Amino acid sequence: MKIIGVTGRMVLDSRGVPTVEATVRCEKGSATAAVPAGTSTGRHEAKELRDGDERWNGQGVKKAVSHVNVEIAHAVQGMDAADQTAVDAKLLELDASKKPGLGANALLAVSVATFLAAARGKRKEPWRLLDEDAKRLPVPMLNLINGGAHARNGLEVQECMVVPLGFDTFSEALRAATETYHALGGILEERNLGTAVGLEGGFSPQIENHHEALDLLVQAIERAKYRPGEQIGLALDVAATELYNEGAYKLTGHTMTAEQLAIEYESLLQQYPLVSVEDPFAEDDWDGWRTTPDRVRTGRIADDLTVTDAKRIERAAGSGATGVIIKPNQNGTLTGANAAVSAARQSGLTVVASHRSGETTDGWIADLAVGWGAEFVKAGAPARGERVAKYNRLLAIEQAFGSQAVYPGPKLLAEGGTDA
Ligand code: 2PG
Ligand code: MG
Repeated sequence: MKIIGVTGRMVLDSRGVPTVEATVRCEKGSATAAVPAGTSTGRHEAKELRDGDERWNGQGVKKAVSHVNVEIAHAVQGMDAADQTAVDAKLLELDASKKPGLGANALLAVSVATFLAAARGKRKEPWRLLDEDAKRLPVPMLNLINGGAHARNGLEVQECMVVPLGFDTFSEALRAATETYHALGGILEERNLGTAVGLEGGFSPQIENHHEALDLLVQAIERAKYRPGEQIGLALDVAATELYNEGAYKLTGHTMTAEQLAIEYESLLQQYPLVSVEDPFAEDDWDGWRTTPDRVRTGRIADDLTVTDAKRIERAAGSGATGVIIKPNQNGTLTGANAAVSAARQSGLTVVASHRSGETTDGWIADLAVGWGAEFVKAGAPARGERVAKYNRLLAIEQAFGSQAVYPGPKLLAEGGTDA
């Protein structure tokens, strides 16, 4: 599985923004991986390298690509692609040796391509390299209404999702959520609210607040002939860092303390079947997070707070989080993301494998979700190529599992949704 060459190139992500793709060629097989990017990124994420010049509005990745083609290619040549830990350690060593670093986008492209090349060389499905005996599919959290930094409407909450828990198989769950998506489109059309979509493929209707969004989701679930709460739950990604400024949150025209925001979540929980709230508080508002357990009695998922970092995840577990988002590009290497998953497991946290708002048509996050045994996966709406690539990959994995496939939705529902 000796690495004989590494090539990097620029490709476009789903937002029309440059990103890094790398091909790792081995004696026994080669593979290519492209890196996604966030729009509402956390301050503590591993830094991607952008050119910052006049091309591509400063978003070019010429330097990051050159780091793949020169420094990284040179350093990993001759290494064993099957030794992911050693390759990732080498990437981090190189990164540290250079100011301002090679870029997490350069590192992750090579890290994931190495993983996929090793799987090819071993003639195994990629998820098998993480867990040879995996049989569990994740429950999808589908972002049907986009707001915040992901849309140009008045909705401040970034993601309003449906979570099809009450089904026996992944494919039935995906069907129910997709039928709900179409029912929602019909409702929006009838009410002239607009059927334009946001960055993650969900609708971005002209609505004013998250109450309207949640009402629309409940109505869409019912129109699709499913039972809200019993079969399909709801979830929010508030991305509260985006609402936070100088110690206060701003939501629907009100300036609030963390406590007042928690009271808002408490009242939402009484009205809607919310199985989780992601980033209910800002990325450094540890105090705000600590107030959540009493008021926010549902899954409390950390994303910007934890940024796929094992240490921050351990701290979050002691600060009221019940689950974490895992995004490999927040970390920079697959080994680092694996360590974040282990930290979550050791702390008893639920794992939500996640895409980014700037995606490619790669499906590897689906393999990682299965290999990690993630309870949930976030991959956007069930529409648009870069989103369905992930769901379609999960359909193929489910088929390969055959009668042994496990869909954890009903069990998680019985245990209280995403509340670990
Ligand atoms: C999030 C993500 C993905 P972004 O906040 O969870 O849905 O958005 O990639 O823009 O950070
Ligand atoms: Mg998030």
